[in-house]
Amino acid sequence: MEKVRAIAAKVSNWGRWGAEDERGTVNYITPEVVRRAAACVRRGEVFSLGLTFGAEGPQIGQGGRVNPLHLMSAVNGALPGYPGEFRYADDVIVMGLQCATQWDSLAHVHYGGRLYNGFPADTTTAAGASRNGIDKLGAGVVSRGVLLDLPRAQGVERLEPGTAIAPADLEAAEKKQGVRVEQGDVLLVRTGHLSAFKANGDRVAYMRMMPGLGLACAEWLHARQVAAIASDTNAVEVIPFEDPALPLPFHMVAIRDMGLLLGEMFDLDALAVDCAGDGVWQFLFSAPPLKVTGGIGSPLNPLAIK
Ligand code: UVW
Repeated sequence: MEKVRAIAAKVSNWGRWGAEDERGTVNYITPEVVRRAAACVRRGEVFSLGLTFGAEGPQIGQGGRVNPLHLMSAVNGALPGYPGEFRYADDVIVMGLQCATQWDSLAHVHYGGRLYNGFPADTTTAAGASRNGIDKLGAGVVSRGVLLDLPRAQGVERLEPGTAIAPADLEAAEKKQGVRVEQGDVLLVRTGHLSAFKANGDRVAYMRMMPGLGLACAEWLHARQVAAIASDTNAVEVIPFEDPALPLPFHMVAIRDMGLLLGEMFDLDALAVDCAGDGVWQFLFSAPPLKVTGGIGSPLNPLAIK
């Protein structure tokens, strides 16, 4: 825990955007950053980075998370009071907000009884998060996206589950791809872990062990002033954890101390193929969360526009 606290002290953003701030590093996305992001659109091609939300999802029931249960509440029903041929369909979905492609809100994890920016952890109750909930990011997450494709940069098919990504790996990919992560960017890190799941359908292998960021990346992300980081795994950070006695250390420091938005289970494969083809690893990125009142996370269909 001493190591976590030492890094946390170096990267803390508490108070940086005021005592009442609930947006964290999304504050790095200034109007100038958005204008620069919009200028990345050259061809008008749009890539969806979201998984589908359905029974085919990756969940295995761990922590109560289940794949979406989609129910039809009306199937080609008659319109009430209208005898003609007009018909309609409606539906209901029961799902964990964290079950597939999603943002973690700044209320997702904490330690020491405090959330990001010092709000008491008991501001989250059975009614949801009254502080740092995902609804506080309603203006969306629109910025420049930068993709770092680590397997491609390293000349391998995928990073093996359990591989801890170091700052040097991120910098090596930047160099290879000819791009630099800057203030306000949304950094997308491809590991190839989701590609393996899409090919083999092994949910347990996808959910239980994965490559991901090591704790040392927190300082690098802080120095680069990124607005958000997302990956193709379920946790962004490496599992098994670097220290088995400290689960989710990157989550703790990133979310609770930095106020950094984490995106999970992003499908980066098609975008990576395109970027490798034209050598352009930057794009306009948009992934507005649903404004779920007091929500701890939000399902997403993130878009990259080149
Ligand atoms: C937890 O498992 C608590 O978090 P995540 O789904 O964000 O990895």
